[in-house]
Amino acid sequence: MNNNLHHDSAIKHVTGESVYVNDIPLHNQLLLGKVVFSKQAHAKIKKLNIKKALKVKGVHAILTAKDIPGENQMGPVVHDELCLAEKEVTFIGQAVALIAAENENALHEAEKLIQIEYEPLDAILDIETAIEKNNLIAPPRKIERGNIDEAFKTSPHIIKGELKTGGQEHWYLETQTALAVPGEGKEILVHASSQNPTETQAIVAEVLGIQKNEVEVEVKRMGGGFGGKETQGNHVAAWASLLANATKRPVKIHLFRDDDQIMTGKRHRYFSKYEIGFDDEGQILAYKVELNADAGAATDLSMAILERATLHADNSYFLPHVQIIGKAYKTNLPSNTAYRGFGGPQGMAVIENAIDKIARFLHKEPTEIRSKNFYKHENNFHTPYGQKVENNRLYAMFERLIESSAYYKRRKEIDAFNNKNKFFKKGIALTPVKFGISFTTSFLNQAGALVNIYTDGTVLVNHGGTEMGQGLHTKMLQVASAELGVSPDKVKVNATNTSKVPNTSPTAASSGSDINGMAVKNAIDTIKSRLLEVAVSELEKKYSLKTSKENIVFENNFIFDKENPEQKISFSELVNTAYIKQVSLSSTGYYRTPGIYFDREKGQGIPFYYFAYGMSVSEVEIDVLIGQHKLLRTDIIHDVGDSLNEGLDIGQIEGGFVQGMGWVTTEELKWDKNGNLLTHSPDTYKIPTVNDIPIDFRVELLKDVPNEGTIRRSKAVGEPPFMHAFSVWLAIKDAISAVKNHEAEPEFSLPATAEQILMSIEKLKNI
Ligand code: MTE
Ligand code: QUE
Ligand code: MOS
Repeated sequence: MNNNLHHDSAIKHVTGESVYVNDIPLHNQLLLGKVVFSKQAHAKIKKLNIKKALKVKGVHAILTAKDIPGENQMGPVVHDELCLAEKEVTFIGQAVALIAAENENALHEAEKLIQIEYEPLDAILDIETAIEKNNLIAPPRKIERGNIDEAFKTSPHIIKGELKTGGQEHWYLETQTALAVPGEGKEILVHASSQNPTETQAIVAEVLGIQKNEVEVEVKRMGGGFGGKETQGNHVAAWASLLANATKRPVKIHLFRDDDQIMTGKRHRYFSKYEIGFDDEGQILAYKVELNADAGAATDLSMAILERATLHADNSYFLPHVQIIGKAYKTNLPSNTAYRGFGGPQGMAVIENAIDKIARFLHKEPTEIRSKNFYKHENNFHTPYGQKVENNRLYAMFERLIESSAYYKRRKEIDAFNNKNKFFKKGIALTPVKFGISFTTSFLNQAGALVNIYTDGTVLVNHGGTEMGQGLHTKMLQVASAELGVSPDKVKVNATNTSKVPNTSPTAASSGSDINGMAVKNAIDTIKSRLLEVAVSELEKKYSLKTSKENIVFENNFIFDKENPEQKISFSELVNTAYIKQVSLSSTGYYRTPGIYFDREKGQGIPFYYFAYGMSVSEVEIDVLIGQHKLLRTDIIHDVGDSLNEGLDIGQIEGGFVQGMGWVTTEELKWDKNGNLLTHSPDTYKIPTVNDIPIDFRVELLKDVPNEGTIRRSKAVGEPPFMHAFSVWLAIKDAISAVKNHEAEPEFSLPATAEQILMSIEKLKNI
């Protein structure tokens, strides 16, 4: 397979040819839509008057809750999220009214004239208060093994602690966008920027009160999703559809950056509490953790995210006696949602920090404590939820990375540097990643495809996954090209469309290429089985060659008997003949991941088809006087099985790592006392820039590790690399700790902003 194909949109992105929703040529009937949102975190709506606003020239419709023809609801799992606020508002950014107008000016004029009077109510704006009030959004989750109380009693050492991990804004380059085009009767076509077109279709049907077969959702590509368009892309689609339905004209909503940041949910911040028991050698004997999530005002995917957090509380470590509790709390903030890693990072951060504390407590090298506690190949290879840790790559990676990063040599150099320098300190850390691949909601592990072959020998692939920059379409194109033995330029992948492939799962959980790849292959297998018959008879007719279906090879745009490669028929000739012989050249394909399940009540099961592994080492330097850090070098080794596309996979690893680095360092969300987001633009919310990537950045794919049972023995790559950023986070802590010669435990949380680093240093100096 040609696995060096570049991203199928790479050139179009550079030339500007790529079409995003906002680039779809303007329809002469097009209206622009605007969302009027709540300025109060929690309040009764006492008055809502749109009369004056309706008179503004160019305004075609203003809608409030009472104008929704269907159900006023857009919660994806639990129906607890209103499409438009009714009697009260529950967060700042909640949609209250919608305006459709001919131009931006009319929208702004009208918005100013809409009168909303609120009566403020008590609001919960931080997780501490939500915990204090036990304001749970759903019953807690629990995973347990062994005898935790007994294990703590017999543990020589116990460390107790708390860890706060911050939220994270998705910062997709394309803000939330949708274009709804009404058709005949009740028909509506929605051009959406959604990771979940099927759910977008369902929500649009629900708010309009129409059947799903009247709604067609198309997603050409997203300018990034990162989880932020898994459910919340539905919102703009629903709002645009309501306006299109009311005006019978196409309506586009494209959120302004600041509005997007204010209105939409983010990664869940967590406030976690833990206790860890260990022996003199640093062997973990008992671990107890309570993971507390800030869900925001509605459930959204909070419980699935919390579940993944509990399932990753172990990261790569065997915990003989363990209790993991997960709780999600309701607050008066936008509903938090999926974000790369889907709770995994929040669960893993706690144990990574706990192990770091063990090392400092025992005056040992953290890397040794880590490797000592890795899942072993022998007896202790079951996770707390009972899944075997198979094909454990941790040891192979550890050996390779310790050597390739020259870890111990650099540790010595860093110690020497720190002894000589008072105002600059260096730190280094190695962290592992083990990430479970599959949706933990088992039924979502299914996918569909529709493959058409045309009589000129060209191939059109439709599949249920969406393209958000990760290169899924390129990978699917490669799969089709390899399975049919035709060159990549004969294959095209279509925009994702609910009419072509129905009832799809979201493109999420990193499983896009795994499940859609298998569905594409399944469709092609069906077509190939039909073509084989034609091939056998044509080879006989043309070359008087006696062969059988088993011996036919599809390769290099030809088919031939594997013993007689010279006597070949071109692929296009074959399909044309098949057509003449009345053989269908189109097929659907389907795949479901075998053998996985999870019992939520018991907290036990085999939720993952396999694990993705990786490991990284980062070295930083901090400026003790101002708290700034520099990332000097990062080495990553990562397991993608047999790579479908090395360029794309390395891109995912680099991009995921850098995005994680933003989460653990500079990205910080701040609200005022009324719940107004203060960091709602790039001047106050600091995502990584090109200057922040490691000065020396080395990414290596683990070699010769085919992953049996997946599409072309590959492994999912989308989310796991995000968590390599823990090595940056803990390298910073190591550097802070050097200020006091590693004799005291620094105060530390996530993100480690310059301010946090400086405060931590100041506190250490005073110990
Ligand atoms: N890469 C790019 N460029 N843009 C994105 O939005 N999303 C990430 C990851 N990589 C994302 C990305 C997330 S959250 C997921 S779940 C996976 O891609 C989804 O795609 P896949 O399943 O095809 O890997
Ligand atoms: C990882 C994921 C998702 C997940 C579970 C994972 C995800 C997702 C859901 C989900 C759960 C319940 C539903 C639903 C979706 O679960 O992205 O519609 O009813 O959407 O382990 O990424
Ligand atoms: Mo990714 S958070 O599963 O969309």
